[in-house]
Amino acid sequence: MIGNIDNLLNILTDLFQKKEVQSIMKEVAEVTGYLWDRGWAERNAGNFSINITEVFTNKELDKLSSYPFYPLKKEYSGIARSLFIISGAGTRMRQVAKNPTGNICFIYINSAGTAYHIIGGEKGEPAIKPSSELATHLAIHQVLHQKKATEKVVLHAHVTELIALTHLPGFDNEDQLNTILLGMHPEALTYIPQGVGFIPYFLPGTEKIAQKTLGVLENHKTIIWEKHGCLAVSKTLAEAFDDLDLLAKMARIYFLCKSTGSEPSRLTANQTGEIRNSTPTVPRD
Ligand code: 2HA
Ligand code: ZN
Repeated sequence: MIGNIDNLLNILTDLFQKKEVQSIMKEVAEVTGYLWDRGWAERNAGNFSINITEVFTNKELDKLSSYPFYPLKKEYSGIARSLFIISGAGTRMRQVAKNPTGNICFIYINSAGTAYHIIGGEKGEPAIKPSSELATHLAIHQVLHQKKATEKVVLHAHVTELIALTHLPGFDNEDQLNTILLGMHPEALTYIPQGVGFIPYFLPGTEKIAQKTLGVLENHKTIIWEKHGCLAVSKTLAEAFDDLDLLAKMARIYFLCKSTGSEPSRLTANQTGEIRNSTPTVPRD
């Protein structure tokens, strides 16, 4: 049975009335504004998704189960009956910042994990469709859910400084990237102790890059996609941004040193060892 359209409109109103959703939408506006201001989201670059299932009761989720669904190419049974906020296909981060509710969509995965429903405010075809990277986002959320991870957010952005780094000779591997990025400032190792993951170039939006990303996320929370951009998983969108911001700062320090014609001296092995053995002042998992 397909639910009636008036109920559907009520559900959208209900979603926006949740204080948790309102606070997430404020964060969406703030962080997408930063992404645009940093120049990390030219044109329609970048996308994000947030698993908001835990904000809802089973009864509330039940209301969503009888609406029209779009089939998924793969089955995501691990995130069946989950609800996500995801950036809209083709939307600009600068538009999301000004009008978050008009540039994101809520999607609900059916109980078999085989299709999704777009919870829209209009009758007929929803104006905003999920990001073209939906499959990558769902695959990552499924792994996070299966691991009972506290991370609920996936953020992809074109972080200029980190993309530039991957164009330099010798920077096509994880070891060299981490030697440089974690060697520029003590905070990098403090907040990103596992270092950044690296994925060599693949055509954007393909299954190959999604599969590689899942593998690298086993041991990392931030990943650099060679000559393309970055991906971060975190508890909140603000924290995902913080991690990319921190890495970008490290790259800027490196480029600034290099622009003088000298090699940066980098933190010594003793200094990095000391950081690894110290108790962080700010708890970080
Ligand atoms: O969302 O950045 O890689 C547009 C992209 C795809
Ligand atoms: Zn991209």
